[in-house]
Amino acid sequence: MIETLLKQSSGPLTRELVQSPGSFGLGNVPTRLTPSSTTTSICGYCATGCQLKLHLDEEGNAINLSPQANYPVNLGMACPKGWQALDPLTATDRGTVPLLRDPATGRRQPVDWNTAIATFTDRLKGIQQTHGRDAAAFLSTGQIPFEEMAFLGLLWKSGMGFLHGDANTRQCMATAVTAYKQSFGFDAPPYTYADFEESDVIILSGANLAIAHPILWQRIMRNKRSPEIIVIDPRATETAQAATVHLPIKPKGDLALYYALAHCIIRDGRIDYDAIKNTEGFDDFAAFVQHRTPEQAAHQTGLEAATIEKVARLVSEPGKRVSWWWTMGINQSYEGVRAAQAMINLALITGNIGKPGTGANSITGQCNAMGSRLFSNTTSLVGGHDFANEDHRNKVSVGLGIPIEQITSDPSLAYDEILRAAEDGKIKALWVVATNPFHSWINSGRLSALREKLDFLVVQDMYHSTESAEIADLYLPAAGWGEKTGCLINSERRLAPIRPVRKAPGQALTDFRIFRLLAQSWGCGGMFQQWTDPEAAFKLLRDLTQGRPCDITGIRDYDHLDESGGIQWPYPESDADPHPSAERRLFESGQFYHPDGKARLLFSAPAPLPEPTDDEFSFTLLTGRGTSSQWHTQTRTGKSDILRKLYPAQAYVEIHPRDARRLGILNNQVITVRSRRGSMKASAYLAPTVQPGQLFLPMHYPEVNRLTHPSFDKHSRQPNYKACAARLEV
Ligand SMILES: Nc1nc2c(c(=O)[nH]1)N[C@H]1C(S)=C(S)[C@@H](COP(=O)(O)OP(=O)(O)OC[C@H]3O[C@@H](n4cnc5c(=O)[nH]c(N)nc54)[C@H](O)[C@@H]3O)O[C@H]1N2
Ligand SMILES: Nc1nc2c(c(=O)[nH]1)N[C@H]1C(S)=C(S)[C@@H](COP(=O)(O)OP(=O)(O)OC[C@H]3O[C@@H](n4cnc5c(=O)[nH]c(N)nc54)[C@H](O)[C@@H]3O)O[C@H]1N2
Ligand code: SF4
Ligand SMILES: [Mo]
Repeated sequence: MIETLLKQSSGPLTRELVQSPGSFGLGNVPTRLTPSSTTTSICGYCATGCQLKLHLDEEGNAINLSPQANYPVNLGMACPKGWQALDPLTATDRGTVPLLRDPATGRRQPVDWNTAIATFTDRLKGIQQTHGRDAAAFLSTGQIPFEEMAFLGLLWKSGMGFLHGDANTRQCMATAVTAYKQSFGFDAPPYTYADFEESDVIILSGANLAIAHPILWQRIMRNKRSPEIIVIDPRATETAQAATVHLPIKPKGDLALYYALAHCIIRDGRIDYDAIKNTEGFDDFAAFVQHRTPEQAAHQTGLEAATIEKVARLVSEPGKRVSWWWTMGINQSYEGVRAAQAMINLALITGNIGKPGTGANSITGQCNAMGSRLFSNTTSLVGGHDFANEDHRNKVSVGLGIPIEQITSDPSLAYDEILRAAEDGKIKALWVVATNPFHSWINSGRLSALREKLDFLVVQDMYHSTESAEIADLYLPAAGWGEKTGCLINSERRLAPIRPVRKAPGQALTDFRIFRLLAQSWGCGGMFQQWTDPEAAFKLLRDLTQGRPCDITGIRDYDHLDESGGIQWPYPESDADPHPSAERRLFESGQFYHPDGKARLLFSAPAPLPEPTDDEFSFTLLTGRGTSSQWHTQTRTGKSDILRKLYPAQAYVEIHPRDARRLGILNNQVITVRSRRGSMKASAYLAPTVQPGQLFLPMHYPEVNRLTHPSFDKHSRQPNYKACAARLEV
């Protein structure tokens, strides 16, 4: 089909399509493979970053896979999603051809790539000319290689001259990013996974590892030091049930708890005086927590004062290695930044940072959220730089050959601000790449009105059937994991490549190739002349990191990464460790990234819940991951027969049996869950894993975000997905 298409068309676009170098995009038959061989690739789901070994047929197509035994991350293990990673590639709703909505019929019609690319360019140029550079935005992801992300961010801002773009990492990691930047002076999760095994006390807060990061949970199981495992979670999750201590905290009681812990630790002098010398603000922090006693915290946390005292002793035991870990129970909050920093403070004042088995450690969500954080050119200038810093802009200009006047110093709107501007009619077009906001964004019911306001919605996805793709004006079919190459960065800052092992279906192209076509059509192809393939882009971006905390100039190429079992940043050329595979943790010298080398102790008083329960909506609704076999909006995991068998097809809501009895609700009864914003049907799942007065809905069902409350952390603008008021209707 594509051959016919190419024969029919001519011109530079066709040449670009035909001449695609390397092993991606059109006709992307896997390369670098010998017949009946194997190759390796990092799993494309979560940020654990397991390496998979792919078994190939004579043509280089993957026929099967197994987890890599000698990879330092997963050590021969994989979770169900990893094992079934090939299944979603052959789904029948894969996009095989671009689709353009016909205004006359309102239906999407197949078009060739030339038409699709020309439509994109014409429509967006028109909007830019009439309404300016503020009138369109992209929304992207933490699930494509960072070469592609950097390409998108640079193409949009420097090539096409727009200003606004953000990624779904706002839904996920913005809080950790902001917390680290403010506290350490750079977005730098300090740990290495070996810390799970070398810790004496492991605190997991708002992190359900057994479900969301099963292989990291396995790493904890390998800890031979009989660690104390303290899980802080309102729910008795699988992780909490396996812990030595479960603190069933009231939703969003975290700040009060950590401040009370700091109170006890400082009161009892169980602090590390040498470590405190490397911090700024200790006296103010000590004064701030002086009256924040465990007794006071009891009400806000729902925990007894004696329990808080006991935990304070556990986490400040002299000579013990204590590590603090958190995920979405902390990040997705209206005061997540301060909650994350409250944990960072506890690690800092007890000297639990920069040593084996310690750290204030944010666990990342998506396979390349860490790459997005450094390279997507959204909140940070590409390569871990600052838009506001003139030296940084000059460096990027010289390094990438982009005229300095085409590197803006202006910040982009954040995700929620972009959507609000669209609702207000100020943003006329959205380009959605590898994310599904019409399912995953908070208070999603509001988005249908927003769709009406948009002049032009482009969705670039593997599937034409996602909630977002189905309502797009223009749909661009993308190749996915397994069909392309590029580099991912996992939670512990480890870079490693993915490899093409299948041919993308029909005319689907890699995101990299789509960006090349768009650059050419827009007229800024010259700016990306050197971006011939992902590995060439990798080298440009690598060189750009020189002198930054995330300096990776010592990495030669993808093969170097493969040979080394991945390499953690920093890995500067000037100081290249002769053992690239050595586990690297940050801050061993006690020096942080602020100009004075000191970490900041930051804090503020806990604020009330944005939407507390009341007589009308008397339940607190929590949302999150359901099972280890479901991924987000199910566009990929929902295509695997095996994975689908591992979870209920219909939405379910977890209810405490006592509440169910009170309301006369039976197990499996279909009921309505309602908030002030919307409602959904769900089958009742009676389980004492949620506390009385609380409900839990897995985020994987499209209706869930009709209920969530649009409140945001004021520092990070991350949505507060995890606590709003709801009620049940029978
Ligand atoms: N199987 C599977 N794995 C995944 C994903 C997936 O979709 N499916 N997604 C990946 C991504 S992108 C991410 S970001 C991670 C998320 O990984 P996690 O953050 O571990 O998962 P969640 O279930 O969203 O939230 C964790 C826990 O926070 C708790 N929580 C809610 N409110 C509070 C609170 O106020 N305080 C505290 N302390 N805890 C609270 C919830 O009860 C929940 O058990 O998972 C990654 N891994
Ligand atoms: N209520 C509630 N909502 C939540 C959360 C919660 O805990 N509770 N968690 C939030 C979090 S942490 C996250 S990370 C978000 C995730 O939210 P989304 O990013 O919206 O979820 P995904 O289903 O991962 O969407 C990724 C999309 O990219 C497509 N895709 C995959 N690979 C490629 C590729 O290589 N190229 C292209 N072009 N497309 C590709 C997939 O088909 C899919 O449609 O959800 C957030 N929403
Ligand atoms: S734990 Fe994460 S990276 Fe590992 S196999 Fe499962 S989804 Fe993939
Ligand atoms: Mo996430």
